[in-house]
Amino acid sequence: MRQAGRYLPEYQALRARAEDFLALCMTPDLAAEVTLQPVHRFGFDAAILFSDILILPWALGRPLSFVEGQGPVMPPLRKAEEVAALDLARMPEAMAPVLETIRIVRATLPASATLIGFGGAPFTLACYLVDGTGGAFLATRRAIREDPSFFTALIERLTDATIAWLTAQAEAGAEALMLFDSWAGLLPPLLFRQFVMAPTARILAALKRRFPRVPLMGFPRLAGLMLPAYAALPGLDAVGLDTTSDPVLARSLVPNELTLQGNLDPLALLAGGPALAEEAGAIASALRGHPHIFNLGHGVLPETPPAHVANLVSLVRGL
Ligand code: 1CP
Repeated sequence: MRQAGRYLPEYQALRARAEDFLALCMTPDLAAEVTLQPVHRFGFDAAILFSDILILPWALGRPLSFVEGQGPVMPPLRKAEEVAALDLARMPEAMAPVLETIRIVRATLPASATLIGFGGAPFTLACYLVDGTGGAFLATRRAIREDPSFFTALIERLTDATIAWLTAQAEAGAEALMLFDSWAGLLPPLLFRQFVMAPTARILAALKRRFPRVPLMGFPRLAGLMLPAYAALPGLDAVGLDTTSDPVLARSLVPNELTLQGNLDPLALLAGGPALAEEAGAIASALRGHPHIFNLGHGVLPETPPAHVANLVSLVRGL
């Protein structure tokens, strides 16, 4: 997760050539090169498109900037009229550079490597849209209760947009699709079913119908005891485990054929040495005999020495 990016000197060099992060995502040659950098350096089995989940709200007409040291910032969305103004008709033109990036990457990537497309799940997108930036998302969590018709309309609109967005990525050459629901764990069970599981089920059904052979993966971060319910959603092929999920327990609670992805703590990768070997080994043993994609439980930290990533790759290949 976040296998491209700030921990790589070749990313820093290329990033300096683009005006800002958004421009980097929207310049197909550069975005394709960033996508390929970690595959070239480490020989990963998959490349994940270099983009961001917030590019979709931007394409729907919301202003977006990435502020150094703070992350994404958008004007808070609080009104029904603003939901109605989220314009799916803008997407084909606004998103064209990302689809071009996918085509370039697929043409350059070794045939044996999989290209993963992705989107933010509607709830996580709504968190950033309503609050306007990262944090505890209190405005979002209040709006769910205090203005349910506004919030439901927002989730519906984002679900439609996400279906259109992932469909376009698969058509352009993405071979697997991942839905990041990084803030799913903020919701109590009733609301988790309503605003995480139900929209995800609708997205999975639409994509499975259209692309029966494209694997669909979900990442309901910090879902805790809701994980088995999420994992049972029809059409889901793989679930990403966050760092807090015990892989032994997880495998006992999900369908046998559901692939588990994860879940090394990015801090173990940062530390390297015996901590890295021990934690990586424990995950691999816990999931031996179960379909497993070795991955982190969240994004690579910018301070991570690239040599630790190389060590991890040889450790995992040797297990
Ligand atoms: O200047 C920079 O380099 C900006 C840092 C950065 C990067 C490298 C951001 C801003 N986004 C990305 C790339 C990114 N984001 C990818 C690329 C593919 C990869 O290599 O993995 C992906 C898949 C994402 C997805 C993403 N963006 C998520 C979901 C996964 C997760 O990390 O939980 C989320 C929540 C975001 C929002 C976002 N974008 C960027 C930042 C700093 C954040 C997080 C802000 C916050 O903490 O609330």
